[in-house]
Amino acid sequence: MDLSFETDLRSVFTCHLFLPYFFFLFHDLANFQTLIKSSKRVKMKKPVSSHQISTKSGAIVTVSDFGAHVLSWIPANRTENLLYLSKKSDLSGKTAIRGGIPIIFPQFSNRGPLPKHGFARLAEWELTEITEGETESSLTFRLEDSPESRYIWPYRFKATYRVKLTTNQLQTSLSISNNGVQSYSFTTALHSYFSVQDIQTTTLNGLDRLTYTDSLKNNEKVTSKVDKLSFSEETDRIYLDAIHPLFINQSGKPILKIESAGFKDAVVWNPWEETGAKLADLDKNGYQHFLCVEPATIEHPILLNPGQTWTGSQLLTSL
Ligand code: TA6
Repeated sequence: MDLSFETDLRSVFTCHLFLPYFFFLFHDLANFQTLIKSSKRVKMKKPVSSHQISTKSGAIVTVSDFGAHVLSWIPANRTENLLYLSKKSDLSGKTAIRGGIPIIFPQFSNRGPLPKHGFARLAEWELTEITEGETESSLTFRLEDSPESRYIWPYRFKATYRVKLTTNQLQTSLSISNNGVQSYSFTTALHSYFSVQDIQTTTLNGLDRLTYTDSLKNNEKVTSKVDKLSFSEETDRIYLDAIHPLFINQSGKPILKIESAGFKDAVVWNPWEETGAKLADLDKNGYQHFLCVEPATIEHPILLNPGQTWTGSQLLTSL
């Protein structure tokens, strides 16, 4: 490899200007090598697949190989997707998907040198198991370190993501194992976009009296006094030690229960009108129809020693 080009490549990654190329890197090594040699965009060899499973009771979930991204979840007691998925979202594997449940690993947001929200949501995961039963069905995906991932994040890992569907519940569990010889730390989140009829009549319970850092105010720390969060402007907060169940309510009626295990924090995000309009892949006025509530570990990154495994999961119940 031409060393000067390699140096350029590293600095471009660091500056985050490499994203159009980056999206292609995880599809296979041959592509990556072509990219290095030609310094041009390379085409993916095959289209990204998605997988749909159901239960006898009528629940359905759809997951893309790209990012092991849950695109749609229709529980048996509902007829519509409870996850918001922008109609303008690019599902071809060229760019991150807007909506559903993006997996954020190994870096939350811009809190480090990697592309925003890390690389797991931009990588093609491998489907390793499908189970379909009377009352429970599941899909399991795997992502491991590769020459491409080690190029920008020099650690060995095995990520396993299990999506388990039951009648009115969806459980998503992410495990990260350190199968190398070096310790490392990471931040992570399940960046879930929940569909709501109207953000202005949506409330969120369960975060009362918790301290949050406000990403819109230089990460200022604030202790919440309200027992129910309502939305009337851009909101981007990391609630610390958010370990209790959360409830999304529509016009005062609970519609969704969110429980998590293994994660320490919870991110609450809605871009509102102005910031939402700047997101090219968000539907016009799309901000009105979703609320992101994300189990996460950000404030105190997870330290993983060789041989250790960390697991974080969320359990969604349609009420
Ligand atoms: O999780 C909230 C957040 O970090 C926001 O700051 C906002 O930028 C959002 O994620 C979406 O990020 P994306 O890179 O998907 O546009």
